[in-house]
Amino acid sequence: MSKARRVIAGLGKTGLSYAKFLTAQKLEFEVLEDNLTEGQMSQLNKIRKGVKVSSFSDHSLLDVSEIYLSPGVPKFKKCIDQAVKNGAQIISDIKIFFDRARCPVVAITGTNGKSTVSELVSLSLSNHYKNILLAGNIGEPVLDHINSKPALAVLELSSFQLEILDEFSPEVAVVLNLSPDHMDRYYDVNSYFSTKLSIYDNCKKAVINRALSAKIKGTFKRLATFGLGETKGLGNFGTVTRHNETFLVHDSEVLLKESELNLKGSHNLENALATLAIAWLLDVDFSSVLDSIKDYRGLPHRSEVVTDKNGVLFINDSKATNQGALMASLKSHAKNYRIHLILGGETKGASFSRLAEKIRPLVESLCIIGKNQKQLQHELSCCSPMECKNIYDAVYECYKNSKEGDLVLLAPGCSSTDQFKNFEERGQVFQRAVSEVIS
Ligand code: UMA
Ligand code: ADP
Repeated sequence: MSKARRVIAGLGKTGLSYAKFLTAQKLEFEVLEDNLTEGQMSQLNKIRKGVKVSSFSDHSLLDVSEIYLSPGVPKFKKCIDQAVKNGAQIISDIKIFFDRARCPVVAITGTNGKSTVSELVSLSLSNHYKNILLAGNIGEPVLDHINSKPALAVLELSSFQLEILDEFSPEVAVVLNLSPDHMDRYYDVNSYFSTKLSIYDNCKKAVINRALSAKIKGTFKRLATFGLGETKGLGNFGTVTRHNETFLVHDSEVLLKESELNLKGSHNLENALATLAIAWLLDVDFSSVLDSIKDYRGLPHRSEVVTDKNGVLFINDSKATNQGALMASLKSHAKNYRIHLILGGETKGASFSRLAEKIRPLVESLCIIGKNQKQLQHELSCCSPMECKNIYDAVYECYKNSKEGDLVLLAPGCSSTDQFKNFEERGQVFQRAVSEVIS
């Protein structure tokens, strides 16, 4: 190939970060983007004027030597697959960052809890490491921080990012949990799980969810495990319950009481245990870690309390975008409330049939919104769902049917992009709908 031809595939946050990176390197590039907006174009123009932007087509990647891939663009896409067969190299932003990082990297993946644990780890280790970078799938492209010099990098990684990440050897890696998701992207559930598990391939130290240990092969320099229930031995983090009080323990040593945590639900106990296991593998003193875990109140749109009106509580769990998160959310709230659930959106190829009988005893009423409404109405028919035009109608219906002590819960179990820009926008619309409906 005479001259390198570089193409950025996708002009979202990651694509723009590639554009800044390549411009700083004084390298030429083109962009492929199917849904170009004025906003994207003006951001690109601020980075560099005159860049050629076109849509993906079967021919758009002929003669390309480097494809700077965004996570939302599957490498299995026909034109990308063909270009790779013709010798093009797929470039990952995470790999560029990792190869240049001069600090230990903690890599966090899993179907659910990634952002919570990533933020909790970065907060709880901040006494030990002067300057911690938190980036990746959490919403901060790593290349936007290529010139920062952190003492530790905490990277939240999605399966989309792991798909193209080779020769990646983080100091600590963890797969928090695995349940089906993104079935519109993967051939089957095993290919999704094995993509997630590839995070362990070359890691130095591993944190392992004991429920997944049978799936994890390989030897590690050091290992810690976590899970509900007690497992004796150094490096094993778990729980014990005595006289109706649950404690977080390391081996047999009690570290915290569940009631001391602001975050609620057994899934958040697992998130706290994973955080402790990571801290232990990095030889960090526990005292400030325990304080951070106690104080942590969670990220917006994750079981976030919106308000309370006439004894009816409203909770926004817009980030519950798959079935595992939906069930974790329902189980943690059903202990204390009668739940009016708002569910729906883009199912991402998942069927809810097998979940219907599990959801039924946990909800008082069910409102369904979004693109896959008909499918969900059918699959969840045993819960007598109400079809709602939008979130406003759903909030109205739920509030109308609720009484003191009830909870109106947005936990959609689906992604948001059928009706909203992202899960944040969906959560904000819910918050606005609540304040209108109760006023
Ligand atoms: N596009 C095309 N053609 C295609 C596919 C996509 O033109 O066939 C375009 C889209 O129109 C879009 C761009 O490519 O403009 C793709 O961008 P992107 O989806 O990769 O989005 P980014 O803004 O770069 O955000 C990505 C992650 N998005 C996804 O993985 C879908 C963000 O995770 C992440 O925060 C960001 O990089 C920084 O690392 C979001 C996410 O939803 C939160 N992740 C999934 C999840 O958590 O379940 C994996
Ligand atoms: P992710 O970044 O993986 O999407 P978040 O930390 O943003 O995860 O949490 C998203 C939602 O997933 C939460 O609102 C909650 O409903 C659910 N969740 C959080 N932690 C867990 C866990 N450990 N197991 C199952 N579900 C969880």
